[in-house]
Amino acid sequence: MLSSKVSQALNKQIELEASSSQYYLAMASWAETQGLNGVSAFLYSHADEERMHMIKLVRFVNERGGHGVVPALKQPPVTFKSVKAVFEEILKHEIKVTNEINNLVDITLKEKDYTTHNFLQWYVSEQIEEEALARQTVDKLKLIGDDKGGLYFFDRDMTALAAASGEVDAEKGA
Ligand code: OFO
Repeated sequence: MLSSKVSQALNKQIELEASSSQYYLAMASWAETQGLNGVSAFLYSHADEERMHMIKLVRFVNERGGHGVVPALKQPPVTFKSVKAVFEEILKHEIKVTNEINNLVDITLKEKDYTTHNFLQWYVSEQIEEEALARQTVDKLKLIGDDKGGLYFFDRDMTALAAASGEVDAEKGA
């Protein structure tokens, strides 16, 4: 059974994962309107991934005798300055998510909730991957700078990355 402190903290995380999903979905839709089909495919699949992170938490809370609450969400931005700005935002956002996961892990230790602590390890490793990917992508975009040809190839690479990340998620059950 979850303590009310852990249950509240997990529900806060549910809201953060849900808003991450909406945020990346808004980015995907914007990228699609810019003709960046690879970037948008990657972002659509990233938005789906965040939704899975949310559902995984909802189901865990319910399984442990709590109630996973589906939250109301604020509207994310509609337009973005550039592809680089999008990935810089993603990196900033993922660092924030990592900090929140770490806080959650800390709460479970204080509450001596080792089951939830164990469950959260999946999110701890997931955040290492998410942050690394965002960081690498920002670095690539810095190299490309204003080169339109470079952006064309970057967009093409993102199509492959979106397909690969879909396959990995299916294997992980994420
Ligand atoms: Fe759920 O990992 Fe990104 O936000």
